[in-house]
Amino acid sequence: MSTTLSGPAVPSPRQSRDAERDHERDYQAVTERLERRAVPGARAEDIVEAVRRFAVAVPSWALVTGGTRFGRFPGPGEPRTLAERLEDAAVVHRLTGAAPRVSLHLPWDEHDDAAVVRSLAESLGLGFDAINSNTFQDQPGQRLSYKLGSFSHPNPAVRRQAVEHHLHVIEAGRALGSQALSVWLADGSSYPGQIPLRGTFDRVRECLAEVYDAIPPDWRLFIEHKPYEPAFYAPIVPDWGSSLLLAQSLGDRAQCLVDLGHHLPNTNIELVVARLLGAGKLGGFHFNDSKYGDDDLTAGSIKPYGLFLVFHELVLAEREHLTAFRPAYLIDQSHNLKDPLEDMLQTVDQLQLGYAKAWLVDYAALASYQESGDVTMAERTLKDAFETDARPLVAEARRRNDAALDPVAMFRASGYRAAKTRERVGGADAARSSLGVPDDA
Ligand code: RM4
Ligand code: MN
Ligand code: MN
Repeated sequence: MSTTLSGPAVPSPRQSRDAERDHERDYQAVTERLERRAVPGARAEDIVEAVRRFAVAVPSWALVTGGTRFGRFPGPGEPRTLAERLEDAAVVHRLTGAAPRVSLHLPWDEHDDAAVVRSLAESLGLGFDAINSNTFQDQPGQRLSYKLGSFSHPNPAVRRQAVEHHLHVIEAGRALGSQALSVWLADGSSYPGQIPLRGTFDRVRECLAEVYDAIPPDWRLFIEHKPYEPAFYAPIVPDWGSSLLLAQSLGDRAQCLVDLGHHLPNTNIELVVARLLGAGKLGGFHFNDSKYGDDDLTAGSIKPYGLFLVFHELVLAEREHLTAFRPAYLIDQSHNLKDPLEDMLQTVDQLQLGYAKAWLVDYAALASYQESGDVTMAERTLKDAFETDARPLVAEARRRNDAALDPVAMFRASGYRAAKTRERVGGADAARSSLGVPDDA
């Protein structure tokens, strides 16, 4: 892979005077409001400093246009190589100050020289978060097919191949400085009778145990569930219960990963989060949003209150210093219509907002309303935080982190995409097909 990054440097977040002045007035207004509110630990300064510490990892696979099973409409100037994906990820971090790590997916991000990749990332101010395996597609030249499953396949040779792939992913992650392996399996069945429902779970558990034994001592293994697709009848890990059973049987360093889009409609996701937190098994989180299924839309675009309620559980865990709470926050989205970088910047902004609002909750008041059974006031306490305009607080956190007051506006003003369009010839088509990203991932 190439290490040279030509073209303009990553945009520098210098704001216009007008933007600075408007921001100062807005920040002053919210500061005054929070002073009057006088909630201990929820003054403007407290929230700003909390948001400054928030970080989320960027998925390498979502820096190019995604698609649906019906088509894909890539835009110009998209990254063609891992080096270019890292370069784009650095833009997200530069403008938000909250995305210092990248999550790679193998074999999509396969590379020859980990030292080169690692030093390129370092030079861009980036590190590596959880690394992802992929046994949901067949790769060119692959010996045995995953069409009928990987860890659950009836043929032990297929299971062995899938385990070997995971060992390879662990090695690759170790060389890059990752500290977690994320496993999402497409295994399952689309028709009753296709597979034994009980026995296949045992096979998956056995393969995962082998993978778990191979992770370095300071690593964690995340198991990600998904209720359907591509298995439409009986996925092997469809829900948090199955995920928890696996994590518990593997050991302390095995935990569950919750993807916001991987639940049946109307599932109470904050309750799932609370249960896993209570069991010390919430390891990671994939942020996105959805209306109907695993839609992979921009976080906060459809159900911002739901996102806030999830953050409320996560922030409670932080406030209460819950043991084993070390969440790996990641984004997992498919940007089908918007420029992937703009979508990513919007996403990080939405996450910073949700996180800020969760810190605005009057924690002590909520606890006492819960104790006294004051339903109205308990609910109002959450609503009061959610309905506070936290945008100036988040902008101030970004300003103090040398990032942009308004990341999308700054990105547009920088001309970055236009410059990359001139430089990355043939990018749009090369990008995702070379990644092998499926349209509906
Ligand atoms: C899956 C799942 C995984 C992601 C793939 C690309 O639906 O969300 O996290 O690795 O898509
Ligand atoms: Mn996911
Ligand atoms: Mn998904």
